[in-house]
Amino acid sequence: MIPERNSVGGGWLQYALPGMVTAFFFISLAAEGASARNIEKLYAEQCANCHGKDTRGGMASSLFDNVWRYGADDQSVARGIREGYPDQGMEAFKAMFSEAEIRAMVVYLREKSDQYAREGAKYPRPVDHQWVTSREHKFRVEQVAEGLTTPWSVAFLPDGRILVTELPGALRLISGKQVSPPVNGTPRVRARGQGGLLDVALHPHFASNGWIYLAFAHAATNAETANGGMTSVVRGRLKDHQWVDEQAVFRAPEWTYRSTDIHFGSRLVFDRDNHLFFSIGERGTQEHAQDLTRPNGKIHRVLDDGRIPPDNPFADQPGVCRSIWSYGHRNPQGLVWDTVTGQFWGAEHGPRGGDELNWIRKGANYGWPRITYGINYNGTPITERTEMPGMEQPVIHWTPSIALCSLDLYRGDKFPRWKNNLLVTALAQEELRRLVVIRDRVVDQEVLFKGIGRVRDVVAGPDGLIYVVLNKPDRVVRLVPVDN
Ligand code: HEC
Ligand SMILES: [Ca+2]
Repeated sequence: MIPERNSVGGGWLQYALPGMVTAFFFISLAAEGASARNIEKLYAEQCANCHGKDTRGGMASSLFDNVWRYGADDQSVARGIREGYPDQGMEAFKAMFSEAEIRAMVVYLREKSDQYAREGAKYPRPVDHQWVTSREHKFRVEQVAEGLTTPWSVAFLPDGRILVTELPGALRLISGKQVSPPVNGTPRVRARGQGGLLDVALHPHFASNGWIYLAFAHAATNAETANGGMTSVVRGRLKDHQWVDEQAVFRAPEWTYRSTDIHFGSRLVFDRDNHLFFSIGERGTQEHAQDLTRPNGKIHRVLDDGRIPPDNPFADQPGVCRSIWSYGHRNPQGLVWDTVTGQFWGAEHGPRGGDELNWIRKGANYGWPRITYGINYNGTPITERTEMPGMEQPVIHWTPSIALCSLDLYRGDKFPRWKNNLLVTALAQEELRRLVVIRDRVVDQEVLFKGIGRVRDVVAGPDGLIYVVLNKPDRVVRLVPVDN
């Protein structure tokens, strides 16, 4: 049950007085040149008779073999499609394809090339009693807990117990290999589709104040918006297996609630100064990511009790959601602060193609849906634009998608050669990846393991081991070093 809103930060206070529409309010136009033509079908009709259906090619070379005579980068491939190679017998396609369709074709060629490359590649698929020899460290994957239902995230209590959320709504404790019954009295969640109980995090001063934060999908209470839901944040304390002292930290006004069951975000992280950051996906309405009056498609920043920090980028804008820190996000589900370098990283689940790692900066626009490297799931284009002035570029994007989900930064001692690396998780590709980052460049990537379930969350534990939350099959495991 959700008690009466009892914190100063809850609800409407997070908005300035409504009224004026601000200059920041964009309504994004329908993607220019976009049409409903499916790119797979276009390839079959327009390209396959010369370039073939697979890596063998046809009278012209294969476009799925990762060999590019005329340049491997996106621009060169797009230019080839646009202008053709008339001397060699390929006509220009610019009259037949829109720019957005040319972009979609590039994504499609990348997907197919990647699919064929993966079929030939082998990745570590750890099973019990076997270890993985990765580039820098040998490790084995050890079971921590099973018998969970769609576990979503974990947090570590100072006494060694682990808090784990389950999407359908339960918060449980893992001690040793034992999984507790649900904690009583946690908020009722709107458990539908991608929504439910999401992230759990401890206050940086948990040892003295006991605050635990939960992000979850909240169901609308008003009759008009009764079907709606929006990501919400509360904090509370744990006492005798009971959730007590609950306070609302973020609750959006219900006119912003959406009836869809997708794109809720949400990750909770604190910076060095006890600001709480959390993410909300665009809830299935792409244009909302650019609309600063709405909380969806944003990364937010509040004080630990939910009040708005006066130095938030839009704190003074009338009508705007004042907790917004950055916008133009699709479905950001990974956030981490590098407290040493002061960098704030965000992982964003893209459409088909266009998964992004972003360096999140105050007030910045990350572009969705006006710019993206991806296309729609049905193979139709979203936009021809991958960049625009005033919009941030991802540090790196994965096209084709790996179905990026969460991320964490490794600072432990158990895997010394992984220190300062980012770890990212992938759902559809069932991967845990290690990224070596130098300031704003990903200089190396390694798939640490693959194929043991959808990798929902990764957390570097206080013991230096790496905890991984898996779905299908549902369990929590950890990476343990094997001495060489
Ligand atoms: C009438 C035959 C023909 C058709 C149809 C055709 N191409 Fe080509 N294409 C060629 C030839 C010939 C070349 C240059 C030599 C080669 O790559 O074999 C070429 C080259 C290319 C290249 C450069 C390849 C590289 O290695 O850099 C791209 C990209 C390309 N085509 C894309 C397409 C796409 C996309 C379509 C469909 C929309 C298409 N082509 C349709 C014949 C064709
Ligand atoms: Ca972006």
